[in-house]
Amino acid sequence: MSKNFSRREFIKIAGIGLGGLVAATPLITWAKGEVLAADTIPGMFAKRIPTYCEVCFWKCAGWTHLNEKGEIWKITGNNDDLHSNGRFCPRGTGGVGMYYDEDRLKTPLIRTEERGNQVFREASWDEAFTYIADKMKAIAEEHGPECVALFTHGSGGSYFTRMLKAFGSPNIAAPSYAQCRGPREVGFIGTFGEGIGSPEKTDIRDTRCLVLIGSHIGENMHNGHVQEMSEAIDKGATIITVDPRFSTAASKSDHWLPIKPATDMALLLAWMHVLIYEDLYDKIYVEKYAFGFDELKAHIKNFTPEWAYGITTIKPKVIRETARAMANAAPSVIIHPGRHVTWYGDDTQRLRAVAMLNALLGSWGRRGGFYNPEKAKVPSIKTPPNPKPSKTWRDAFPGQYKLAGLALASGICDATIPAADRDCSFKGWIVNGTNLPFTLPDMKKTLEAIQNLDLLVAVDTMPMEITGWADVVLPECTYLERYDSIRASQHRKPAIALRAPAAETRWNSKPAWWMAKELSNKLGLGAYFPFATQEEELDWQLKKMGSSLEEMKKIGVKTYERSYDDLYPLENLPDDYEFNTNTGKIELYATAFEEEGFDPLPKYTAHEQPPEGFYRLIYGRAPMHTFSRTANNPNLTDLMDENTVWVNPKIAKEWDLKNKQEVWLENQDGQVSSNSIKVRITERIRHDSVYIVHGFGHTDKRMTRAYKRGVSDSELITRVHVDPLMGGTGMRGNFVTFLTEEPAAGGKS
Ligand SMILES: Nc1nc2c(c(=O)[nH]1)N[C@H]1C(S)=C(S)[C@@H](COP(=O)(O)OP(=O)(O)OC[C@H]3O[C@@H](n4cnc5c(=O)[nH]c(N)nc54)[C@H](O)[C@@H]3O)O[C@H]1N2
Ligand SMILES: Nc1nc2c(c(=O)[nH]1)N[C@H]1C(S)=C(S)[C@@H](COP(=O)(O)OP(=O)(O)OC[C@H]3O[C@@H](n4cnc5c(=O)[nH]c(N)nc54)[C@H](O)[C@@H]3O)O[C@H]1N2
Ligand code: SF4
Ligand SMILES: [Mo]
Repeated sequence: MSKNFSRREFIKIAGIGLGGLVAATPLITWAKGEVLAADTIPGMFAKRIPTYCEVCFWKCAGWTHLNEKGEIWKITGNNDDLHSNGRFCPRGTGGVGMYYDEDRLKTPLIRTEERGNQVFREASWDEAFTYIADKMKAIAEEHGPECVALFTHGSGGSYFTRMLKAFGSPNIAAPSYAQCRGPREVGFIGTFGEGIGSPEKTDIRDTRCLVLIGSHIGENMHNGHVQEMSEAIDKGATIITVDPRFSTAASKSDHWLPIKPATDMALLLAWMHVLIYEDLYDKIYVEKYAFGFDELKAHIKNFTPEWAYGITTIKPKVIRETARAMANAAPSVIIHPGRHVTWYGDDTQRLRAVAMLNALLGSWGRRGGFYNPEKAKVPSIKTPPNPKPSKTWRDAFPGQYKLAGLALASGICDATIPAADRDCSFKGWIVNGTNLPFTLPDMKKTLEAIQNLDLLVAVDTMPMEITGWADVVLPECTYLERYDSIRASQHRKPAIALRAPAAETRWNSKPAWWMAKELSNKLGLGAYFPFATQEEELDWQLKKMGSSLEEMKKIGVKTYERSYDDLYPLENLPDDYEFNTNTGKIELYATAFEEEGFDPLPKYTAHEQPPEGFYRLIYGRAPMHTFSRTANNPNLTDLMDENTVWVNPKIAKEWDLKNKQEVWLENQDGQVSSNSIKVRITERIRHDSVYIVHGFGHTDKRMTRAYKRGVSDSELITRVHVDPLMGGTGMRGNFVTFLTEEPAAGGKS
């Protein structure tokens, strides 16, 4: 099937959706891509194979449909799936484009010139594995196996994780922790003794009040939650959105609070002040379950709405009204924990404040607040025990980031650059499904780290920036051409989903399971992959779970009953409930933080504001793209092929900017964007900030549709504020100005 054909058909089918197949989606105006109901077009598809989506990490389960010729035709949701409820988002529907993209990586590559010069030769798989195994063994001999790290995001990661642990390294990291949701997990664990997880255990469907603080569900297209938010709005829930930008969510809100960026902590403290000093908090709940209420009450005495007004620009009346709206709805209220929360370096404490607000409102463990999720347990493969590592990434940071729950991708990157006070640095990186130059802040530092490596392996489907720096590039087939690990994410009920191949692998690409097994063989670790085929391995696991590969191929999703009837464990305020904290209580006063020398009660710290002529660079998502992973997808570039820079009309006037005018952005450190970007003049952004969608501005020519399209926020994030509690990288303290003329080659940087 030709690329154009598949693209046209995608749009045509999406068009059918517009004609009435779509459930009401008040939260968002769909572009050409639609949420399609599963199986709505009887007889249209010849065959369907189960999958779960890899276009983002929500992992919706669905069906890949083949046409009469046996070609991949389209993808729809699986009706039994709690993540998608049978409907896919525009990106998921467009996943077909990943398979048909002719720019894909086609065969293993070995670099022939220095790093950064993208000169590679084609290699056989055997040659590539021998090269990698030899280098890994040499690093292990000279420095220890712990000096090889794995960066991974996405499904195949579990197989490389197995391989690396067997090799003797515990250093496995993903930018989805220290660059994403890490601070919220630590903030919530510090309060409730439990994190949030994914999909977030927010009971949005049944909530009566949803408060979004810089979390933009709608453009942040996490499918099930967009649907639940639409449902909550239909049922009359109050929506409060705090965002310097008039987001899609803001446009559906009862209250939009266009906060001055970087001041959210002041608002959160003032809200607590109102709840406590107006006696609006849940007294029975707090008395029963909370520790440290009196300390909190004293702490926030002076944090009045009037105080916060001077900082946030949100009027005291609005702060009071919104706090009362939350209390009115309580306990069916959610102060949403957000997801991408690495903003200003004090993020764990900000998320602590979010957790504490929820505690005061009694929403944790209650209907319409936070439910208690359950997860199916996938049996582990029987392997020899892993060697005991003698050091971990933590040893590179003695006494620092003590509350980090997972390895820090940025930390491993830092510890790859040799330093006088460290006896050993990382020497090898295996990078699976993460485009590090675009996802770690401070691109220059990432590239410096890379130049210090003895080995960089990139496993990817596309010639993304990271592959240009690799010594060896391993082409993975797309998710539509492979089996993968069993999806068993948390939800209201435990469930599993299967991904099975709907087509032969294209060119010389292979699945991660096969790569990890073959590479393990070369490393003498074959015993860690005891099954001859992935099918046998999956079948063994599924049979232990009361199913089989055969059954899962037919049904795609299997949902189990909960072990206990405790979806809302605190609904009826039981007397004997114990939290997993030092005190067994919800810690309004965080003893675990205090023990490590951190503030037990969150404080407001003022963050730098943009200098004259500069604007804060804020960034986010577009509903039809996922980070950089979809930037070249033919179906999705048809919907949006570049980002724009949102500029407030007042600022546009000052600069005499016109809509669609091309500008370059320069940041506070003189870093100039490689590409130009079109101006979008809009009241939807505050005058002190500009906004761009993340994932654009690619610099690798091999991606023909993405090359030089828009601007990369990553390139302009040179200043990073690291969270002392857990190492999260605050990335929102960068400021940009406009260059209206093309800068001299190489820019000013
Ligand atoms: N500047 C900036 N940085 C950010 C963010 C931001 O908004 N701005 N967001 C942060 C957040 S919230 C997160 S979660 C992280 C995400 O960071 P990443 O996980 O690194 O996300 P992507 O940039 O999309 O990189 C995904 C890579 O996986 C490849 N890929 C896609 N499908 C497959 C597959 O099936 N197999 C393999 N092997 N590879 C595949 C893609 O081609 C791409 O190279 O980034 C963080 N970093
Ligand atoms: N379509 C789509 N959906 C996605 C993704 C995707 O790539 N594409 N990625 C997924 C992932 S991994 C994640 S982590 C989530 C991220 O989704 P979110 O958690 O919603 O985070 P961001 O995308 O970073 O959006 C940040 C919002 O915060 C606002 N903001 C900026 N500065 C401030 C501030 O100082 N205060 C306040 N209150 N607001 C501020 C911005 O204007 C923007 O609307 O999205 C997920 N969903
Ligand atoms: S939310 Fe969309 S892109 Fe993400 S997994 Fe679901 S269908 Fe795929
Ligand atoms: Mo994320």
